[in-house]
Amino acid sequence: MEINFIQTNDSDYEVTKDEAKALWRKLIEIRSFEEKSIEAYKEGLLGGSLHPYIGQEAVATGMSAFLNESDYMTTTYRGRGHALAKKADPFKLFAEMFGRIDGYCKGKGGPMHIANSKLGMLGANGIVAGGIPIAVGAALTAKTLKNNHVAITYFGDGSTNQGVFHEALNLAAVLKLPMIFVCENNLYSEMTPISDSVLNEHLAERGLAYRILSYVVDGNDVFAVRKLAKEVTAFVREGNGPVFIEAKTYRLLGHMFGDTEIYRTKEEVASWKEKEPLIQFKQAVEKYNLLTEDEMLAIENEVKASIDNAFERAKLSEQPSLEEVFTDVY
Ligand SMILES: Cc1ncc(C[n+]2csc(CCOP(=O)(O)OP(=O)(O)O)c2C)c(N)n1
Repeated sequence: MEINFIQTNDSDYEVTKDEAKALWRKLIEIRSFEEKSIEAYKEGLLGGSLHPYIGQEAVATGMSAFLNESDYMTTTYRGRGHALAKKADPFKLFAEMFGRIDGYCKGKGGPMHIANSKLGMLGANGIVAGGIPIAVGAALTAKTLKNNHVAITYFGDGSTNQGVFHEALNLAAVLKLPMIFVCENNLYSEMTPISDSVLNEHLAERGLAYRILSYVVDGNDVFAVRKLAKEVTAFVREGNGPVFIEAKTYRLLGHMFGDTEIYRTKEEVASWKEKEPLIQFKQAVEKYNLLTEDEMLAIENEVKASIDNAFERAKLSEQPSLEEVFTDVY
């Protein structure tokens, strides 16, 4: 078994106008939501920490393109992007982050622990690698009930050093579960470069170690991720067992809001800014003549207005009552 390096060719970029619009809409939605979240943090509206997803939007957008609402998903403290890509409502997400009653968990989850079973969101997780075994459990449920759902889990490069990651991969492989493991390799585990803690050049080798079909993809190229997602979602849904994806990407901001970023150089950040997801998308759209500048701008303005509206409405949402603390808690 060898790693499959995803190579794109011209035809992978030739999507329909509607498909291109949908991708752009989602990329912009996630970016705007995260920018607004930073504003909320500065305004003191959030309890706890904020770990921005800015720079990694193409992974969630591309991977979700062929998921159904009923498919299961777990994610990390960077999970608002994954939730939005799975059609979460920005108003309910903001309200949750602000600890309000209209939030997905009536304010009990906060920025790091958003869940909603109707959307298959089995939880964002503040514990590094915490979501991985939960998704494997969901995949086991899908296989047992034969309900045709797949489970996807998103995690960072640092998570692949946790013991539970290895147990989860092994179990999913042995039981041939409908699992999509997505490692967003943004090169750092908090402030530690991944090269200081892992000797493998490609983390996809860790999937191979458990005899799982494993891929490396440019996680900043939404067209490449989408092409891979189409292939693996069908493969997993057909009962062929799990897949492992290493999406190479970069977080453009610090690990969390307030990070002084002394562990990386300005030059490094600048070089990744040149190939960030929105820039790559614009370049592809221009090269393949997919959308006009006006069409893109119209979508951008519309999405930003709706995010602003969700944000303002969430601010007006009430605080939960004291009794609420004891409901829906297990
Ligand atoms: C079990 C556990 N250990 C340590 C931490 C502290 N911590 C929070 S984020 C983080 C880094 C995780 O890095 P990675 O998995 O690469 O995800 P990224 O933040 O890069 O998306 C650490 C060590 C934690 N939350 N949970």
